[in-house]
Amino acid sequence: MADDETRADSFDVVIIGAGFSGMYMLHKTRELGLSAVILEAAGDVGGTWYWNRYPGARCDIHSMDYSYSFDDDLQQEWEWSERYSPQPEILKYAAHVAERFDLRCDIRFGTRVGSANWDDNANQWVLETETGDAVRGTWCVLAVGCLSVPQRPSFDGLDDYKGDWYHTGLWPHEEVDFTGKDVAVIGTGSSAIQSIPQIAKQARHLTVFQRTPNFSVPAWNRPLTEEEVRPIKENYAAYRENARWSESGYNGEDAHESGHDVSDNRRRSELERRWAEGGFTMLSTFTDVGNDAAINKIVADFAHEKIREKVKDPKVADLLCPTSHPFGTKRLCVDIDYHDTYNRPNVSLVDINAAPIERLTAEGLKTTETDYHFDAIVFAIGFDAMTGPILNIDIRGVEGRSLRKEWEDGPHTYLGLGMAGYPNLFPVTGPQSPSVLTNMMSAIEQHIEWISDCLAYMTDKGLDRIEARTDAQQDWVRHNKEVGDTTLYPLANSWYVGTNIPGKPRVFLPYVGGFGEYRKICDDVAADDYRGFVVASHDRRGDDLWDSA
Ligand code: FAD
Ligand code: N01
Repeated sequence: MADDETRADSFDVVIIGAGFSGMYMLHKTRELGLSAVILEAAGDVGGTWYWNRYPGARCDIHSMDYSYSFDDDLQQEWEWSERYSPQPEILKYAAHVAERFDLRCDIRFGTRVGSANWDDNANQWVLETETGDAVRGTWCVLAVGCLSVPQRPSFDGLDDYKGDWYHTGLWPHEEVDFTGKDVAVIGTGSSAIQSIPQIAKQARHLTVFQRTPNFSVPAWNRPLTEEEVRPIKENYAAYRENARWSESGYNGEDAHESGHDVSDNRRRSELERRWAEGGFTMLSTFTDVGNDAAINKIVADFAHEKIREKVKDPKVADLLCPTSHPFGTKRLCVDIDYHDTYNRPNVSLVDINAAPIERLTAEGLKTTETDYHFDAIVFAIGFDAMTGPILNIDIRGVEGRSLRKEWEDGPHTYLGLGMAGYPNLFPVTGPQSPSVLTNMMSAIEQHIEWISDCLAYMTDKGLDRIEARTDAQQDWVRHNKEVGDTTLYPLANSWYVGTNIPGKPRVFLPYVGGFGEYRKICDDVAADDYRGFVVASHDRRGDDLWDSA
């Protein structure tokens, strides 16, 4: 019999992370009548939107789509102010949800989980926090996020640098004022592309250090009007249902035709029309942008043209044109005034392929050509994405097997929702699920609802152990690779394939078979008594194993 202290720290469900995934999971556990706790490293809810407070941070999915759909009162009462929501507003929304559903009382903030060990006899996960506390749960939900482990700058001389430095993904809570300062931004991914125009407005001089230029499409952000919002709210159920079964989890305009089947004039007008709409719609200008190199090049050339139209100095424009990867195969950026910013007299662009950064110095940084002095350096160098947040925890499954070791050559999951040898452990929007290729709010809701339906099923049947089968897992890993290889994505070096992190295996991480299609696969698996999983009761294990395969 457990003592009082152990009992107090034992739950049906332990959830790691209090971003949108963890918050919804906690809400669902209450509906199921299960006891649950969230362990969260941050000081409050919000996840991504708690940590990424850099100037210009905002959503690249329309506000009316980037929100929970599970509660109609919630979606009716909340009012988004802009087409693409800024970070403070999304964080406010997260806080509103936490209050509305009284979530904070079951969240332990400032609590980072360092390890998770499967206790086979107790049929529980034992989570240890970095302060040495242990929490037990029959079920463990890894709501740890995909982009929650910032890449630490590893430049020589970082400790010598006397100025201020920041990582976009770990931005301070107090206001950072760059007024009158010489500032460097290293990186030109989405975080940089959002922050550069804002920093440029304050800084005395801003120098951007670029390794790979990125494709970026204007957001054409603006305030949302009552005329736009009303029809959506009046039909929100249908609007959400459309997103649920769509390719990418939001209400966007699908591709209508192959780029091969249209005249030059029609092609041009479609490109212009999509550009004028802005954002991700450029990815579906034609049905074959993502898998036909010739059609992709047409879109890429068009984007180059737009850069050259915008940027006055032709040498700078050339440097800003991405040529090393097909359009959209690194995460497409959605910007506000990014390319215009290079016309400002206080902004310069340094190509660090031509002159690599050698080291940081006391005053700034040194490339192979020049010694720069900066008051502040902003590292916009990204994240150890998708696998990083999971492997940051030392996860030990049945008989002590180590997930870190088993994923040395890349992730192995079944549906991205379970791993053979790791019972009752559910990743959320992790590798081999559609995740970052979708509107993440849709992907989160789909995963959390699948997991909570699974817990309801198990409870109803008096079962308490579910584990992916090895053969189902192998098939899913193979299927992921096959689908990925039909696209142009694997051609780019990016965090989608792990090449941004030294030593990380090159594996295309998200599932690219389409969100609606994936939902159907997951639903079918559940309807077929969790085909591909072994479901059992741990009391009866060995003599009365109930195997759904
Ligand atoms: P997160 O929000 O990442 O939350 C995970 C939480 O888990 C964090 O609070 C973290 O502190 C905690 N955690 C992790 N590991 C541990 C541990 N070991 N112990 C304790 N706590 C832990 N997606 C879109 O669809 N559209 C967008 O426009 C968009 N914009 C983005 C902008 C930025 C700057 C970034 C970084 C990501 C963006 N994303 C976007 C992706 C975004 O991560 C998701 O939309 C969503 O917020 C993820 O929610 P989550 O709860 O799954 O994960
Ligand atoms: O990170 P990134 P991010 N020396 O990895 C460069 C989401 N998000 O934080 O391309 C010099 O994309 C690196 O160069 P290269 C979104 O999903 C969304 O910007 O590897 N440079 C690259 O330019 C996004 O994709 C929004 O050659 C180095 C940059 O740093 C994801 O989060 C906003 C370097 C990193 O780009 C990650 O975005 C923000 C080095 N050592 C984030 N290491 C929205 O718009 C890396 N770089 C909603």
